[in-house]
Amino acid sequence: MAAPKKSALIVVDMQEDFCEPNGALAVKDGRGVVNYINELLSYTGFSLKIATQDFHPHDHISFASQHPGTKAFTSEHTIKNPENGEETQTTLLWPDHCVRGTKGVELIPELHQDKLSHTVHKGLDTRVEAYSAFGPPFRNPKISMSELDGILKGAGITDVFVVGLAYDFCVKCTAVDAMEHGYRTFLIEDGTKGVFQSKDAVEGLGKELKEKGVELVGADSTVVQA
Ligand code: VGL
Ligand code: ZN
Repeated sequence: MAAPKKSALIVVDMQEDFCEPNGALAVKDGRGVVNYINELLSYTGFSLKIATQDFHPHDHISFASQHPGTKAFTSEHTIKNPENGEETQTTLLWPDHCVRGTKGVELIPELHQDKLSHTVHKGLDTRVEAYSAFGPPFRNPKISMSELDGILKGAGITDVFVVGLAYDFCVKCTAVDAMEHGYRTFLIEDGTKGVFQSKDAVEGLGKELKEKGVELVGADSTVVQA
């Protein structure tokens, strides 16, 4: 007999620095998705409700301030495994954000944190960019893999539902990584907003996610149930 289906909700990076009005890397209308996320947090159908927090040291490699002559949002750097120099993907540099001990790292107060079963931190290693809540794009347990997979596997989770900020970076990478870790993965579009919000950007993102096996659903989908 197949194992019973067990679902987890993953709320990615609903933090002050990703929200207007004061966030260092504010996603337009990002704060607004919290109302729908709170509705999801009230559902009893999720066995686990996990929030993630981007949690950087002050000199994190993803900050343009650490690379003289570069500019946040346009300059790029390459994500490298510091243990063996292996290069994975090229990605953007950012303004300083979600630095431990600052206001910007905090989960926004509107989020119903009393409903959460766990909070998972990521991006702790100065040397590596890690958008996915599971950890960096290479698999090296010695380098800042988060405890997320252990928490999900420990609870027998089969299906994950991903929402939060930002759609085109941490939400996308967490969803793709969840597939790769063997979970049936749903991304609820009503619960996310991207850094880049043009129609083309959003369509391209949807296509890429579907090709990778992530199921995009809306708030009205019957798979999202109380
Ligand atoms: C994120 C850029 C840099 C995210 C985190 O949470 O999507 N984006 N760090
Ligand atoms: Zn970050």
